[in-house]
Amino acid sequence: MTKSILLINGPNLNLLGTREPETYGSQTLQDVEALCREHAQSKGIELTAIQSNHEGEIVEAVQNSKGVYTHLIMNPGAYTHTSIAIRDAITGVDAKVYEVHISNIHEREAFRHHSYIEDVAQASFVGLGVPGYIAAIDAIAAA
Ligand code: CA2
Repeated sequence: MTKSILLINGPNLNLLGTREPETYGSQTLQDVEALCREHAQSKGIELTAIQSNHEGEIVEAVQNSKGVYTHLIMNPGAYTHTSIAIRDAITGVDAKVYEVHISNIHEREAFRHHSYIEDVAQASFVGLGVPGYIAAIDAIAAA
């Protein structure tokens, strides 16, 4: 089956490259999306990227991915630690989900240690920086 990826970045990730470079690096969201698109393309996979600061929009993006995308790469941002709604949306689609966090959530504040997404995802790439997105694409290409 032809693979296709929807990359979903959640709240505040539109600020990448503008603040907190020690935690999130210096690449902008546009840089990250372009890098991911090009890397996926080099593997023969089409990748579409979206970002939203709104939980409901992310839920709808996951729901609407049904039958359109074979794989989702998601960095749900802070919703990782709070959103049963995003988790439930994931369990409602057939697409395989790969979770990415730029920072190492397990080495940060206790409230970031739990992920509602982790156990409904195929794999999680945590604390690898932006290369975590590339690792997720490689995992999908190899699957
Ligand atoms: O490490 C990650 O990728 C996170 O998903 C990022 C979220 C955070 O709430 C999660 O615990 C871990 C926050 C994204 C905020 O992104 C910014 C980027 C630059 C400047 C300010 C915020």
